[in-house]
Amino acid sequence: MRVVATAGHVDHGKSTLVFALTGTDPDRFEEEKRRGLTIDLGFAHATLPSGAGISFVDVPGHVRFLRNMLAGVGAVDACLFVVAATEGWKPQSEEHLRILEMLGIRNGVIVLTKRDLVDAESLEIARLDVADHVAGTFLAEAPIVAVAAPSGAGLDELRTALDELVARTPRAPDRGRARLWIDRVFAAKGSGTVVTGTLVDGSVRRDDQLVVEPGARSVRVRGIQTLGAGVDAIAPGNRVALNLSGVAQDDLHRGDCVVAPGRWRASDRFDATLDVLATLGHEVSRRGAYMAYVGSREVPVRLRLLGADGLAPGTRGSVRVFLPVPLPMLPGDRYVLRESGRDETIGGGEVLDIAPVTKASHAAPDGTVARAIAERGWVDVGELELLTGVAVEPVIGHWATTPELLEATRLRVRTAIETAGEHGVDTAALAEHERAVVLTLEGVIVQGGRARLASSGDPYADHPLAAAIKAGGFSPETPPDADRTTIRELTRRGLLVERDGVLFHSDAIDDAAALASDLLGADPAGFTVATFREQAGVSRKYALPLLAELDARGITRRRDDLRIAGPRLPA
Ligand SMILES: Nc1nc2c(ncn2[C@@H]2O[C@H](COP(=O)(O)OP(=O)(O)O)[C@@H](O)[C@H]2O)c(=O)[nH]1
Ligand SMILES: [Mg+2]
Repeated sequence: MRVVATAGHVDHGKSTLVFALTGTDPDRFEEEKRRGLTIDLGFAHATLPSGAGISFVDVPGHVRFLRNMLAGVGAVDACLFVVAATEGWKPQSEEHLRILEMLGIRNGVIVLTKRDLVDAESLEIARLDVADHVAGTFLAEAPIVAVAAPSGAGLDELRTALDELVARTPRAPDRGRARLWIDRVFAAKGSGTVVTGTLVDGSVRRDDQLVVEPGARSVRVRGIQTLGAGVDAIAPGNRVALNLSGVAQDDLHRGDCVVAPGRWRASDRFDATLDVLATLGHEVSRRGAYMAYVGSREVPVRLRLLGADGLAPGTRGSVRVFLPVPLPMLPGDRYVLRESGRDETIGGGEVLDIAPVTKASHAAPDGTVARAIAERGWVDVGELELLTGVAVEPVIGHWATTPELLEATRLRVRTAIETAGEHGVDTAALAEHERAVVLTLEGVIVQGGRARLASSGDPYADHPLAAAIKAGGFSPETPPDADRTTIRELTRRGLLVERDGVLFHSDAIDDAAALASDLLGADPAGFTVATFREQAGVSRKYALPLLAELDARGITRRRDDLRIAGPRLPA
């Protein structure tokens, strides 16, 4: 399925044409029918001679309803560009063409309507006039088909041209990242809230949990319709109506966006290119009441020019755009910029970075993944995919970075470990990506939470303090000159165990566990502290911390005055 938007000046016959092709009047509202004027978007679909389906989004041509036009063309694949042979090229022909160009639309068919109202010579002049205006644009090679709605003349030729258009227009990509910019919201009798839009990038299935941005609102898909029929699942590139639960109709609006959860990052700013229309009568500066059109949304924005004070008509620059609400975007998305004070289209461009980290005074966005990585230094590959839409292989752990930074970090961490001496470096003090780097350093071992050179050996392996405490068995004495660092390192290695102020050797704890196991083997009902003291041959001062340690390890459990078997009692 391809989704095609109409475009062209008011009264040139767009809606009439959609009706002729589909049998559906795209002018849905009573006021539209009464005035013979499209105000809001209309939707219709048809099957082409080849059997291919095609959906139309019919847009208003009147300049007053340009915002509705912009809401309709944000997600379409191609256009049906309409010019009346009677009037030829008009201001909104020009403006719509520029907007479609800025939105990155690459395919279309041109239709000369009302050919029944002009003679052959005028028709030929209109044809040349249109060809002249689209020269150098994406429509330069597009077929031009002349039609007359009353007789239906030219419609078969147009259907053939549309079939060819469908064949040459690439299918919407499916990266499993559903996004649907809402263009209509209504309540369906008995089934709650329904939203419509063009689904791009990713399928949706009934019962899917989705998220509405802005606001990260969770919704569930109760039902799906496409082309007027219910379906269980729908692929990208289709016009879709979603019946949603979990949200009230009043809380949803055109310009909200339904997305797959966890697959999109909503951001309230982005860096982008700005192509300024050559026909603009003045420079673009940061001052102005700007409106941006992103997806189906109209949003007031603040603008910061990157690397320039002003952008002349017909030039390209970079801008940072600040939004009042976070929206789910990706590099490659298109936007259109208008100035609401003067009510004029300024230009538009391509989103390059949806969460810029570089200060505006230094930013030089280019939309590449390499730059996204370089500007962030170390970045989680999952995060990077949310930011760029591109999945890259991590260089280390789950991190992406530049080869230079990887090398520099390896060197820095290695130097720190080497200069730290035999105690090594506390890995808890390292950043997460540095810990990942440590694991790849040759000749470095991590033990007991410290990274040190393997060649330095473990200075605590046969430490005299451990030996002294081990010799004390169940009632060890800590030498008064034992220093805290040594105790901490020995405890960290599990050689010593500190419990209630008494330092035991780990062997003593193992022996105590074995003793408890014996006592419980003799009497599964449990044993008292007194029994344990007698059997171990120690005073309460040692018996209580030993039992507390056994309880903590799950070897024993306390029940009233007795110790009974815990889940980790040795057999
Ligand atoms: N004679 C003639 N009239 C047409 C043709 N196409 C459209 N019209 C008339 O032109 C007027 C404007 O058409 P409409 O489809 O509303 O234009 P839109 O504003 O571009 O959607 C209507 O009165 C149509 O009946 C055509 O091919 N021949
Ligand atoms: Mg119309």
